[in-house]
Amino acid sequence: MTSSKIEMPGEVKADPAALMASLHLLPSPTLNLEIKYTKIFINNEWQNSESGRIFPVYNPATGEQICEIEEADKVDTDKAVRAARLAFSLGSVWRRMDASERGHLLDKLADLVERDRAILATMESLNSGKPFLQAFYVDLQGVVKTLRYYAGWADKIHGMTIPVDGDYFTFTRHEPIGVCGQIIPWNFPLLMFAWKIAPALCCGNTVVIKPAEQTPLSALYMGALIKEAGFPPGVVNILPGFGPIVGAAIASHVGIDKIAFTGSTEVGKLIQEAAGRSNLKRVTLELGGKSPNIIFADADLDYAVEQAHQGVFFNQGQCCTAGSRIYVEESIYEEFVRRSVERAKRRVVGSPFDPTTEQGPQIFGPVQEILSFKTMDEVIERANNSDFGLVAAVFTNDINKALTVSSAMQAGTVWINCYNALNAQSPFGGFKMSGNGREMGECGLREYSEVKTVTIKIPQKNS
Ligand code: NW8
Repeated sequence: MTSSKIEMPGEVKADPAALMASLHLLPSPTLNLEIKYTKIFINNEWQNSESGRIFPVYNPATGEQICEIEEADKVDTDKAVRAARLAFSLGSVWRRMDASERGHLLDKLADLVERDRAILATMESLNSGKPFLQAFYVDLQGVVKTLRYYAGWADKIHGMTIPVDGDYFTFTRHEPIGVCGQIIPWNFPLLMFAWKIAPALCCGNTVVIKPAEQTPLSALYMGALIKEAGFPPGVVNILPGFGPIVGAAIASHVGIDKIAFTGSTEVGKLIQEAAGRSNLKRVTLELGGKSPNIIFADADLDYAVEQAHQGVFFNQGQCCTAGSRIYVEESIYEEFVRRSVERAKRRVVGSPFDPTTEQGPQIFGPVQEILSFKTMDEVIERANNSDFGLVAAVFTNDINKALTVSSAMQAGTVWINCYNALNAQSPFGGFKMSGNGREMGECGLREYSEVKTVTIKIPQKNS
């Protein structure tokens, strides 16, 4: 069995010549990949759409059609919600399952993802256009780590006993919310699938999830692994389809208790509105950003140029975290721009299956805006002058500057001398219009549980 610890050797990552010399050590894409799962996944079964409609899925690198997928609509959503409600009903296999066993199932799912890591990375690259090696090393590693992290939490979610006033004994229970609707984007199809289902299942919820219409393949493959791992029918239901149809049906469904969405601020507003109008389902949103990256003159210049470059270009620039506003201290501004332009020109754009490719097909373009600043107060003010607040970064070797800026940033994550340093253990989410709530880490559990207070009268002997 492979391990999620597999990482590309550093020298190979950094040097194209070393990369070519080490090709035999690197994973290879799965040849003649067979797309087996093209249907709607409800109750651990592959189902045709009630409408009979199908839709095409394309390889964005070539424009070729990969396959056709059964297209879910409102009726299929109703079916999936019924299955998820039944799976969540009191006394069901899922509700009666030991928490440790829920954790074991998530661990089992991680084992299966590791087993099929090359297949999944190939599928992810084929369908989203991201380079295969990035899919293999970044996305697949993130998926396994996310599943294992939440596997460990499943039997460690406990409430409190509270010293209340009066003759009472009070304790709290952190219960699952119920049926969770989840809607995910096309930029990290598999990683976002894991970020969504892992905390939901860890807490004992059931799930109705819609992958992006452009990238449903890896999510559907996960359906097969979820069934193989032994999750009971109805615990995870996967509805390939379109936002205005399935997404809207999920957001307004009265049989859904919570919705989690990752995508645009524009659609986030529609989701929150639909949630409010229907049944006030709980809402968590991970939306866009326009994130600042602040470079002080004392930073290691070559390192900061490379990090700022990756910060905006990683994943074809298709990242909620993209650091698109780069503020550089005046004295190093010209040199920073010169080196950044030179670096961007060297970026290797090509076929996702070529191991030297840094960037695959483009959908929307990454724009690296490099601005100059004079003082710390000024740059803080300008960096925060945005409706968004997802992430921010600062590069400096002065601990005081680093801490002052990190405290001042209106952003859910601040990176000091690094970028896109995401992990399963830390909360991730937005200030302001970048979203509501947090995913990952212990904070992520709160978004998938309801706290129940239970108070018991303690009869007194003499009353
Ligand atoms: C969850 C995620 C990760 C992880 C590692 C490296 C580079 C970029 C990303 C990333 C658990 C463990 C590791 C990344 C992922 C998603 C977005 C932006 C960057 N994630 N990573 Cl939206």
